[in-house]
Amino acid sequence: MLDNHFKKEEFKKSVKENVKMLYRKTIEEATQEQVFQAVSLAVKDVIIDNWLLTQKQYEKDDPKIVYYLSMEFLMGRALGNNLINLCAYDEVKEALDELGFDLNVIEDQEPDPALGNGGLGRLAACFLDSLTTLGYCAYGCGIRYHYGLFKQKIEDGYQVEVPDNWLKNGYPFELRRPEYAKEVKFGGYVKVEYDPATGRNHFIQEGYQSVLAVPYDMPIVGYNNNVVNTLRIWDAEAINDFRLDLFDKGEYHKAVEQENLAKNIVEVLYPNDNHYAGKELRLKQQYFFISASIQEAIEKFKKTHSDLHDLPKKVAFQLNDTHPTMTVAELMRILVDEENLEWEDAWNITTQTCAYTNHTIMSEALEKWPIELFSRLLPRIYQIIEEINRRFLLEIQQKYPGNQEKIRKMAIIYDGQVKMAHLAIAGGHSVNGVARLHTEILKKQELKDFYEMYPDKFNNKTNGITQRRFLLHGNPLLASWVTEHIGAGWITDLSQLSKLKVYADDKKAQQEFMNIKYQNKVRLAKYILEHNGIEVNPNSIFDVQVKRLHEYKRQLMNILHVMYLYNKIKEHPEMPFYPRTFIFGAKAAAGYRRAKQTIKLINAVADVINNDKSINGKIKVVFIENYRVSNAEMIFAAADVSEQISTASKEASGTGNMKFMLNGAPTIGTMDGANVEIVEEVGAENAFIFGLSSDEVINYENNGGYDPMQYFNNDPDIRNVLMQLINGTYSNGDFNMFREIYDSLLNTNSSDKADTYFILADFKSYAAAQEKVEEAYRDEERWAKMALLNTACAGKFTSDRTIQQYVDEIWHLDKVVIGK
Ligand code: HBZ
Repeated sequence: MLDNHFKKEEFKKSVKENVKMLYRKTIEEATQEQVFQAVSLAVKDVIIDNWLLTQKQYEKDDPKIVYYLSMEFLMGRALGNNLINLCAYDEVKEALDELGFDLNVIEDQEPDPALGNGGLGRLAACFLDSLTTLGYCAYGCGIRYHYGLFKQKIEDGYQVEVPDNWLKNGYPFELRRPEYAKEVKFGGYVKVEYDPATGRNHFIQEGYQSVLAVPYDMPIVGYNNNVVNTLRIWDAEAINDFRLDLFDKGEYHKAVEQENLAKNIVEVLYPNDNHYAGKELRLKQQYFFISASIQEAIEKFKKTHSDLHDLPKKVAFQLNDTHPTMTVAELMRILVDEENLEWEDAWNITTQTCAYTNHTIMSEALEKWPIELFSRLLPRIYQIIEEINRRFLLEIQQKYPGNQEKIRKMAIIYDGQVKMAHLAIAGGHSVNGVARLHTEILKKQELKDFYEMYPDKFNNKTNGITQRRFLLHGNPLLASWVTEHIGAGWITDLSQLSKLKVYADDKKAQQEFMNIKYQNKVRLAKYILEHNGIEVNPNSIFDVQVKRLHEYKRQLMNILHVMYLYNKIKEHPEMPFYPRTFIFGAKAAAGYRRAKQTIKLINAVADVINNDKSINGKIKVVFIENYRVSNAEMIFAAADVSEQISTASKEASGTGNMKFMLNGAPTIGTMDGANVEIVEEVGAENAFIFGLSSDEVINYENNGGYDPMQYFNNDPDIRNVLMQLINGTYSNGDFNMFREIYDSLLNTNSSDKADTYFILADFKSYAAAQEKVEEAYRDEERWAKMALLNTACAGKFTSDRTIQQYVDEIWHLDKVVIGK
């Protein structure tokens, strides 16, 4: 199949032809961006053949479909990944060489489709890759934001957000599908009409505004199996540009409003990670893409099936966090109002079809919508949720007669709010956490009452990542080395990496492994020099923390520790110290003050330390601007040390931790999220674990007794570092620049809790763990063995394993083979 399509000469011809058709240019005259477009079209052409074949096979086999519903898909660039999964990367590289172009440079022309914030969005992207590679019929359903996550610029050390106009030059891998457009209705009121023939009430929404949801499809290419699934993202258009009927009635305003609603709804991704903001537009976005997706799913089902009672046999809806929870009510609306099913039947179908994934225990992330806003925007959906709630409360009362406390804690509508997590749990058959520890905390703490009532719904699905992007594409040198030693089976069966364990003590293998790491560090050093103007030493330890900026992730603890090390070096210049490069990459939500101040602090510390000649470059601090999927691939490949230092219990899973491990970087971290399982796989001797346990943290939170001031009073090193936040050391004498950060840790002048994330409690054990890192790194053989074993033990953390568990335990999909 592939051989036919990627005959080199044919491919070159098609690229030249595309340049001509698109730009009226010869290939010699084309810009790199134009060549990117032309190459992408040539690749898309091949993909579309497989896309059609896959469609045919699905029509023939009629497999069960999973719809992965998510407000976010953080896809990253498609060109390189598609070539990898088509097994055509090397051929195309060669073809382009011959045309005088460098595939890496061409890949760099592609904007990163950044339709997501962080872990949750990237997980959705990894899942689509795995679903397709494993041969399951799946649709990703989301929103075609016109602006993805902002681009980050650093100016004077501060983050500045720049709009991400990713569609500016047209995106070659998408396909507009107007024939599948759906109408989505907002506002108005519900008219009830009694139908004497059926004896039922009919609920009719009137006086509403509506938008047209128009899908754009992006192909998801499976690895070497000819399967192509679809990411379907919905754009909004006005129903018909200016509604003439409304003009005629003199309702000019209404017509313009409808136009504006469409424009606004898909304009931009909300840049919050683990934080709920409660904006009306966000609620509109949620209903918009859910209504369109569920309508489409039902329409598709009805094309080949006559009985909606069979829906759970053929369809699964997976809710990626509570953002798509509207699914429960929208499905009920369609089944009851449009398909005339009885409530009980509709409810059985709905609960057997929906399943919910929880990604956080942070209370500020819980979605609770004011009923005023909700019922005004979605009057019929709100009525349905009221009825769901009424029945749910009866169920609670039956189980716990007279227990008002249970109702207060579990109701779906309470205190004037609609609680989306409660709706998601009641409306589905499965609730899963994303790492073992996280699921246990859900069961014992956050969702305890629900677990007690529905123990069978709860299950764990430890996250995973795709090795196709994060090793095969991101780290070609290591990928080839692995293949030379154990064959290529790992690409679709990552557990095979364990065969590398026999090389852990092999000197030659160790040297080769570390030499690859060195070359990747040189590649990253070059990027840093080009982008930051900072020269870093590839022989230093590359100590890396890349992830969203959030207080619970404790980038602040990392930079405070850097300040502490710098003080030590200044005090004892003779002290042995292995050179280290501390690398940070993080975007802060645009409205998150404390997070933005932390970015400024990191850059301020970098400025002072990097320019202090007296320490002979022993420490360098680099803040990589605009951390995103494309530079992430390069960063993981080059890391020596993986910083996973969240306050225990707060990081649901983490997935960056797995990407570092796969690329041979040992973890320094707390016993949080999936770190627990990483340590279990690689052995405690091959990681650097420190800090309070999740039980200790939760105990402090529930019972009090934590006093950060004690650490300040009793530990001169800690006191010194904290004083440097307010004595101008890193702020050119400005005492106020970092005052808020200082106050947040000690809170000398407010009644708020201090050091909510236990930085001072963990500081010294973190510093001790960092000393162990240095000691281990000095011993070249020991380090090489550790690094190699991290790669060798990473097999569990493939998203292929995660997806297979979702399939076996929640979705029960059928495998499809193309051309069978
Ligand atoms: O989901 C992350 C978790 O913090 C991380 O531990 C986990 O590995 C990952 C995948 O399961 N959560 C997020 O990334 N959450 C969000 O980005 C988010 C975005 C918008 C919200 C709430 C959360 O309204």
